[in-house]
Amino acid sequence: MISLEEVRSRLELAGQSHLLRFWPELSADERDSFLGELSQLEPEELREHCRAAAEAGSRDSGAVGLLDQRMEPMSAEFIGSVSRSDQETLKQWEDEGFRQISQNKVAVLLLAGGQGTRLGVPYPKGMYNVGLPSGKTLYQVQAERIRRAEQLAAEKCGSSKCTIPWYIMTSEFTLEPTEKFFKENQYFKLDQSNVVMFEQRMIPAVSFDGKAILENKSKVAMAPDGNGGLYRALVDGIFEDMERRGVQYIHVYCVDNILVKMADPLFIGFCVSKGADCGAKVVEKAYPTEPVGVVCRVDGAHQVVEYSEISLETAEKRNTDGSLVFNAGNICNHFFTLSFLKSVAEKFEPKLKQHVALKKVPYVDEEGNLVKPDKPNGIKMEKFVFDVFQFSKNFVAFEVSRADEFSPLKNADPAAKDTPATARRALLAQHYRWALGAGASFLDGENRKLPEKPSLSENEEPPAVCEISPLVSCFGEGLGVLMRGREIHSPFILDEKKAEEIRKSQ
Ligand code: UD2
Repeated sequence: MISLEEVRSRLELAGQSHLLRFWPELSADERDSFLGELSQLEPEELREHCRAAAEAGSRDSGAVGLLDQRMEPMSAEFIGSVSRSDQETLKQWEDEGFRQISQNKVAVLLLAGGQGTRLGVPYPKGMYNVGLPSGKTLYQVQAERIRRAEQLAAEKCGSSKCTIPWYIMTSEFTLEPTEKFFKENQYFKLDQSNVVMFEQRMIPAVSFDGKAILENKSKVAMAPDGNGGLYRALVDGIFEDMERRGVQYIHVYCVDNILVKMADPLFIGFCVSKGADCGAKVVEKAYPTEPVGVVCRVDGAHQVVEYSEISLETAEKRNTDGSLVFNAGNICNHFFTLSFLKSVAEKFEPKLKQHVALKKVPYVDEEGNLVKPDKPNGIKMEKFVFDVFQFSKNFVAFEVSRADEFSPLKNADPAAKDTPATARRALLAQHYRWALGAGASFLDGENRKLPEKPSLSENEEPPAVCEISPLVSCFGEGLGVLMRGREIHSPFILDEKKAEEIRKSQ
């Protein structure tokens, strides 16, 4: 291990000698782990990071609205759309996507290194159970969707078996509990070798005067480097793994959208058919201040302007027909070719913008007292996954239906939006619509027919509770044979066992 003297001189070089202020008071164990932590910090990088953070912090109040004058909406030619395409075209795209999946060329990549501060649970968000009748967690739902997509692709394309590897980016906060959770659940019956977890970097939080913050006497306050930390993290063995498997297309998504379509063949097929190197799914923004970025152009290049960086005035701008000018809501669901990701990691990663967040970071003061600040005292710097769009040679956006594809879990109940309750409702409403569409009708406990409501408003509970396992149907497919003409008692769970029973009884 690196010596104390060496660490001391490296910190001096970085202008961060204060980190060793409490060294004489530390126990042998604390010294060991602290030295290990400090030796990870490269002096030049640390110096530059602290300088840049302090500089960015001093001008942060002007960050909102900085881009407004340079933003333009995307032009329609770059936007594909589910609702505006005919059935034949949609089928061609979907077939193309399944073809690529069946040839093992498609991987999914989950961004799961975030701390989930708003939801406020002490474990990774993917382990959250939103209260579905089956009790499934977000991770289980996602894993089962992968298994079903593999099965469908193999069936449709006549291959014996195909694999969609699942790459999961974690951070120091989420790696251990995520690994443990997957082990305890036997990887939800996926082959463990096809679930690849890796870790993004952590970087120090910095005070307004450019000093890394001590969280306690023997620990620097560290935070993940944002979901754009992906591009540095991929270099450590993940590209090699993708190449070894023959992966060419990567479907990247964030952990908290309960409706996420894993390895969505329609989206993959659309992007591949258009020869895109990079793509993003978008939904029509629900209201001007909705916390989603907007996909647009800035100085002519495609870009996402994050919800925290757009002014209210611009977010509220409307066209003459009343629609929002910046209407293409980012849902953190992206397509990349492997070669594009590699070019980003090789050439563009250092150029990615650093986004600044001013945060309340607990710290030890000069006397060694632990302080919980009541106003922001620290600067956290993050890179964003979508900031690479500007380097794309052929970027496309794909507009999808919110009711079918986007219901994120951000806040704890009883907040009004993006909560466990809204996520659960969105999924059950979708399954209810699928069941009605497949020709089922629902009865209550006394065999009375429940009213049919094929179009529910956003916050409306479906009249019947119906949950369909992704292992039976993950895109709404194949339900006619199981449900047509059937009268079903609510609540109803259609899992593999039930589906088998129905098939046998026919
Ligand atoms: C993200 C998008 C926003 C919109 C919204 C939709 C970004 C930067 N913003 O905003 O435009 O699409 O989602 O729900 O993508 N994560 C990491 N490492 C980190 C930080 C985050 O892996 O250091 C993951 C996190 O676990 C999550 C995803 O990135 O899966 C998005 O992070 P978030 O929930 O903090 O992003 P949010 O809701 O501010």
